[in-house]
Amino acid sequence: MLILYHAWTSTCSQKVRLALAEKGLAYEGRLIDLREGEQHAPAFLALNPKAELPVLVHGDAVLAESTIINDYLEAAFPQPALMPASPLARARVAQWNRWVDDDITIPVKIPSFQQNLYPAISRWTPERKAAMIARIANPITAARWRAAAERGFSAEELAEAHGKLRGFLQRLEQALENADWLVEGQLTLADINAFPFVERLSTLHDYDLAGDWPAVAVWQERIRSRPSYAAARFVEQAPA
Ligand SMILES: N[C@@H](CCC(=O)N[C@@H](CS)C(=O)NCC(=O)O)C(=O)O
Repeated sequence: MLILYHAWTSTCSQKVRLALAEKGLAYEGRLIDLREGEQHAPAFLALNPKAELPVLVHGDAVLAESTIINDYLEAAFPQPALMPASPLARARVAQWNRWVDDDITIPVKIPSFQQNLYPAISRWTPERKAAMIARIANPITAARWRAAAERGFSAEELAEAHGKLRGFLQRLEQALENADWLVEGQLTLADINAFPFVERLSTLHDYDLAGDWPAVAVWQERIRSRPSYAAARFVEQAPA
Protein backbone atom coordinates (compact mmCIF):
# COMPACT_ATOMS: atom_id res chain seq x y z
CA MET A 1 0.00 0.00 0.00
CA LEU A 2 1.26 3.45 -0.94
CA ILE A 3 0.40 6.48 1.17
CA LEU A 4 1.18 9.99 -0.05
CA TYR A 5 1.26 12.97 2.29
CA HIS A 6 0.67 15.89 -0.03
CA ALA A 7 -1.17 19.12 -0.80
CA TRP A 8 -3.06 19.80 -4.00
CA THR A 9 -1.23 23.09 -4.59
CA SER A 10 2.26 21.78 -3.77
CA THR A 11 4.38 21.58 -6.92
CA CYS A 12 6.64 18.94 -5.40
CA SER A 13 3.60 16.82 -4.52
CA GLN A 14 2.36 17.25 -8.10
CA LYS A 15 5.57 15.64 -9.41
CA VAL A 16 4.82 12.50 -7.42
CA ARG A 17 1.09 12.44 -8.21
CA LEU A 18 1.92 12.66 -11.91
CA ALA A 19 4.41 9.77 -11.70
CA LEU A 20 1.92 7.67 -9.73
CA ALA A 21 -0.76 8.38 -12.33
CA GLU A 22 1.53 7.57 -15.29
CA LYS A 23 2.33 4.25 -13.65
CA GLY A 24 -1.30 3.57 -12.80
CA LEU A 25 -0.49 3.18 -9.11
CA ALA A 26 -3.27 3.61 -6.56
CA TYR A 27 -2.42 5.38 -3.34
CA GLU A 28 -4.07 6.70 -0.22
CA GLY A 29 -3.69 10.46 -0.05
CA ARG A 30 -3.26 12.28 3.26
CA LEU A 31 -3.66 16.02 2.89
CA ILE A 32 -1.43 18.38 4.85
CA ASP A 33 -2.58 22.00 5.11
CA LEU A 34 0.62 23.98 4.53
CA ARG A 35 -1.01 27.34 5.19
CA GLU A 36 -2.15 26.17 8.61
CA GLY A 37 1.35 24.84 9.32
CA GLU A 38 0.42 21.17 9.64
CA GLN A 39 3.88 20.33 8.22
CA HIS A 40 5.33 21.48 11.55
CA ALA A 41 3.20 19.20 13.72
CA PRO A 42 5.23 16.57 15.59
CA ALA A 43 3.46 13.72 13.80
CA PHE A 44 4.54 15.05 10.40
CA LEU A 45 8.05 15.96 11.56
CA ALA A 46 8.47 12.32 12.55
CA LEU A 47 8.00 11.49 8.86
CA ASN A 48 10.09 14.35 7.46
CA PRO A 49 12.19 16.44 9.83
CA LYS A 50 12.56 19.04 7.05
CA ALA A 51 8.81 19.77 7.38
CA GLU A 52 8.20 19.54 3.64
CA LEU A 53 5.80 17.76 1.36
CA PRO A 54 5.61 15.28 -0.23
CA VAL A 55 6.25 12.17 1.83
CA LEU A 56 5.64 8.68 0.49
CA VAL A 57 5.05 5.74 2.77
CA HIS A 58 5.39 2.28 1.24
CA GLY A 59 4.96 -0.48 3.78
CA ASP A 60 7.52 0.26 6.47
CA ALA A 61 9.50 2.67 4.29
CA VAL A 62 9.13 6.43 4.61
CA LEU A 63 10.63 8.66 1.90
CA ALA A 64 10.88 12.41 1.47
CA GLU A 65 12.22 14.49 -1.46
CA SER A 66 10.04 14.38 -4.55
CA THR A 67 12.80 13.58 -7.07
CA ILE A 68 14.01 10.70 -4.93
CA ILE A 69 10.47 9.45 -4.41
CA ASN A 70 9.96 9.39 -8.18
CA ASP A 71 13.28 7.55 -8.65
CA TYR A 72 12.08 5.03 -6.08
CA LEU A 73 8.72 4.57 -7.84
CA GLU A 74 10.57 3.93 -11.10
CA ALA A 75 12.82 1.33 -9.47
CA ALA A 76 10.04 -0.36 -7.50
CA PHE A 77 7.40 -0.24 -10.26
CA PRO A 78 9.42 -0.22 -13.51
CA GLN A 79 6.47 -0.49 -15.92
CA PRO A 80 5.53 1.63 -17.76
CA ALA A 81 9.08 2.92 -17.87
CA LEU A 82 9.67 6.60 -17.16
CA MET A 83 13.42 6.26 -17.62
CA PRO A 84 15.22 5.70 -20.92
CA ALA A 85 17.54 2.73 -21.37
CA SER A 86 20.86 4.18 -22.48
CA PRO A 87 23.40 5.34 -19.88
CA LEU A 88 23.73 8.74 -21.54
CA ALA A 89 19.98 9.35 -21.68
CA ARG A 90 19.66 8.30 -18.04
CA ALA A 91 22.36 10.79 -17.14
CA ARG A 92 20.49 13.49 -19.05
CA VAL A 93 17.33 12.79 -17.03
CA ALA A 94 19.39 13.01 -13.84
CA GLN A 95 20.82 16.32 -15.06
CA TRP A 96 17.35 17.78 -15.64
CA ASN A 97 16.26 16.51 -12.24
CA ARG A 98 19.18 18.30 -10.59
CA TRP A 99 18.36 21.49 -12.46
CA VAL A 100 14.72 21.26 -11.37
CA ASP A 101 15.76 20.74 -7.74
CA ASP A 102 18.40 23.48 -7.69
CA ASP A 103 17.28 26.10 -10.18
CA ILE A 104 13.49 26.23 -10.05
CA THR A 105 12.15 24.49 -6.91
CA ILE A 106 13.75 27.09 -4.66
CA PRO A 107 13.26 30.37 -6.59
CA VAL A 108 9.63 29.61 -7.52
CA LYS A 109 8.72 29.85 -3.83
CA ILE A 110 9.34 33.61 -3.80
CA PRO A 111 6.71 34.69 -6.37
CA SER A 112 4.43 31.80 -5.33
CA PHE A 113 4.43 32.97 -1.72
CA GLN A 114 4.03 36.58 -2.83
CA GLN A 115 1.05 35.91 -5.07
CA ASN A 116 -0.67 33.04 -3.33
CA LEU A 117 0.20 33.24 0.35
CA TYR A 118 0.98 36.86 1.20
CA PRO A 119 -2.54 38.22 0.48
CA ALA A 120 -4.01 35.67 2.90
CA ILE A 121 -1.49 35.44 5.70
CA SER A 122 -0.65 39.13 5.83
CA ARG A 123 -4.20 39.58 7.20
CA TRP A 124 -3.58 37.22 10.11
CA THR A 125 -3.32 38.73 13.58
CA PRO A 126 0.26 39.44 14.79
CA GLU A 127 -0.17 36.67 17.38
CA ARG A 128 -1.17 34.10 14.76
CA LYS A 129 1.77 35.07 12.51
CA ALA A 130 4.23 34.89 15.39
CA ALA A 131 2.90 31.50 16.52
CA MET A 132 3.21 30.09 12.99
CA ILE A 133 6.76 31.37 12.49
CA ALA A 134 7.87 30.21 15.93
CA ARG A 135 7.09 26.62 14.96
CA ILE A 136 9.44 26.63 11.95
CA ALA A 137 12.79 25.08 12.81
CA ASN A 138 14.54 25.71 9.47
CA PRO A 139 15.78 29.35 9.45
CA ILE A 140 15.51 29.72 5.65
CA THR A 141 11.90 28.53 5.67
CA ALA A 142 11.17 30.74 8.69
CA ALA A 143 12.58 33.80 6.91
CA ARG A 144 10.43 33.09 3.84
CA TRP A 145 7.29 32.77 5.97
CA ARG A 146 8.19 35.93 7.88
CA ALA A 147 8.59 37.84 4.63
CA ALA A 148 5.31 36.48 3.30
CA ALA A 149 3.47 37.23 6.56
CA GLU A 150 4.86 40.61 7.44
CA ARG A 151 6.07 42.60 4.47
CA GLY A 152 5.91 40.68 1.22
CA PHE A 153 9.08 40.21 -0.81
CA SER A 154 11.13 43.16 -1.99
CA ALA A 155 11.41 44.16 -5.64
CA GLU A 156 15.03 42.92 -5.59
CA GLU A 157 14.08 39.52 -4.14
CA LEU A 158 11.32 39.12 -6.72
CA ALA A 159 13.56 40.24 -9.60
CA GLU A 160 16.28 37.79 -8.62
CA ALA A 161 13.80 34.91 -8.43
CA HIS A 162 12.16 35.83 -11.74
CA GLY A 163 15.59 36.02 -13.40
CA LYS A 164 16.34 32.44 -12.33
CA LEU A 165 12.90 31.23 -13.37
CA ARG A 166 13.12 32.86 -16.81
CA GLY A 167 16.58 31.34 -17.24
CA PHE A 168 15.15 27.92 -16.51
CA LEU A 169 12.30 28.42 -18.98
CA GLN A 170 14.87 29.44 -21.59
CA ARG A 171 16.81 26.21 -20.98
CA LEU A 172 13.57 24.24 -21.43
CA GLU A 173 12.75 26.20 -24.58
CA GLN A 174 16.10 25.33 -26.17
CA ALA A 175 15.68 21.65 -25.32
CA LEU A 176 12.13 21.53 -26.69
CA GLU A 177 12.56 23.64 -29.83
CA ASN A 178 13.04 20.53 -31.97
CA ALA A 179 11.84 17.81 -29.62
CA ASP A 180 8.57 16.59 -28.15
CA TRP A 181 10.18 15.56 -24.83
CA LEU A 182 13.20 16.65 -22.84
CA VAL A 183 15.21 13.44 -23.29
CA GLU A 184 15.41 10.94 -26.14
CA GLY A 185 11.99 11.58 -27.67
CA GLN A 186 10.08 9.88 -24.85
CA LEU A 187 8.22 10.99 -21.74
CA THR A 188 10.60 10.56 -18.81
CA LEU A 189 10.93 11.63 -15.22
CA ALA A 190 12.69 14.74 -16.56
CA ASP A 191 9.40 15.94 -18.08
CA ILE A 192 7.34 14.85 -15.07
CA ASN A 193 9.62 16.57 -12.57
CA ALA A 194 9.82 19.84 -14.52
CA PHE A 195 6.16 20.07 -15.55
CA PRO A 196 4.49 21.17 -12.28
CA PHE A 197 6.78 24.19 -12.14
CA VAL A 198 5.81 25.22 -15.65
CA GLU A 199 2.18 24.89 -14.59
CA ARG A 200 2.90 27.11 -11.59
CA LEU A 201 4.74 29.73 -13.66
CA SER A 202 1.91 29.87 -16.14
CA THR A 203 -0.42 30.90 -13.28
CA LEU A 204 1.90 33.68 -12.06
CA HIS A 205 1.72 37.24 -13.30
CA ASP A 206 4.12 38.19 -16.07
CA TYR A 207 4.59 34.74 -17.58
CA ASP A 208 3.31 34.51 -21.12
CA LEU A 209 4.41 31.03 -22.05
CA ALA A 210 2.93 30.96 -25.55
CA GLY A 211 4.41 34.37 -26.33
CA ASP A 212 7.87 34.03 -24.81
CA TRP A 213 8.56 30.28 -24.67
CA PRO A 214 6.36 28.78 -27.40
CA ALA A 215 7.98 25.34 -27.46
CA VAL A 216 7.46 25.06 -23.70
CA ALA A 217 3.80 26.02 -24.18
CA VAL A 218 3.34 23.24 -26.75
CA TRP A 219 5.06 20.73 -24.43
CA GLN A 220 2.80 21.90 -21.58
CA GLU A 221 -0.29 21.18 -23.71
CA ARG A 222 1.17 17.78 -24.70
CA ILE A 223 1.36 16.81 -21.02
CA ARG A 224 -1.98 18.40 -20.18
CA SER A 225 -3.64 16.17 -22.77
CA ARG A 226 -2.47 12.97 -21.05
CA PRO A 227 -4.92 11.14 -18.76
CA SER A 228 -2.35 11.42 -15.95
CA TYR A 229 -2.81 15.18 -15.89
CA ALA A 230 -6.47 14.86 -14.91
CA ALA A 231 -5.72 11.96 -12.55
CA ALA A 232 -3.10 14.04 -10.74
CA ARG A 233 -5.75 16.78 -10.41
CA PHE A 234 -3.86 19.78 -11.68
CA VAL A 235 -6.99 21.57 -12.86
CA GLU A 236 -8.79 21.73 -9.53
CA GLN A 237 -5.83 22.94 -7.61
CA ALA A 238 -4.73 26.16 -9.27
CA PRO A 239 -3.49 28.38 -6.46
CA ALA A 240 -6.04 30.86 -5.18
N1 LIG B 1 13.32 19.38 -2.22
C1 LIG B 1 12.00 19.11 -1.70
C2 LIG B 1 11.26 20.41 -1.59
C3 LIG B 1 9.89 20.19 -0.99
C4 LIG B 1 9.14 21.48 -0.74
O1 LIG B 1 9.67 22.58 -0.83
N2 LIG B 1 7.84 21.31 -0.42
C5 LIG B 1 7.00 22.43 -0.14
C6 LIG B 1 5.69 22.30 -0.88
S1 LIG B 1 5.94 22.33 -2.64
C7 LIG B 1 6.69 22.47 1.34
O2 LIG B 1 6.34 21.46 1.92
N3 LIG B 1 6.83 23.65 1.96
C8 LIG B 1 6.58 23.80 3.36
C9 LIG B 1 6.63 25.24 3.81
O3 LIG B 1 6.79 26.14 2.98
O4 LIG B 1 6.49 25.47 5.00
C10 LIG B 1 11.27 18.14 -2.61
O5 LIG B 1 11.52 18.16 -3.82
O6 LIG B 1 10.46 17.32 -2.14
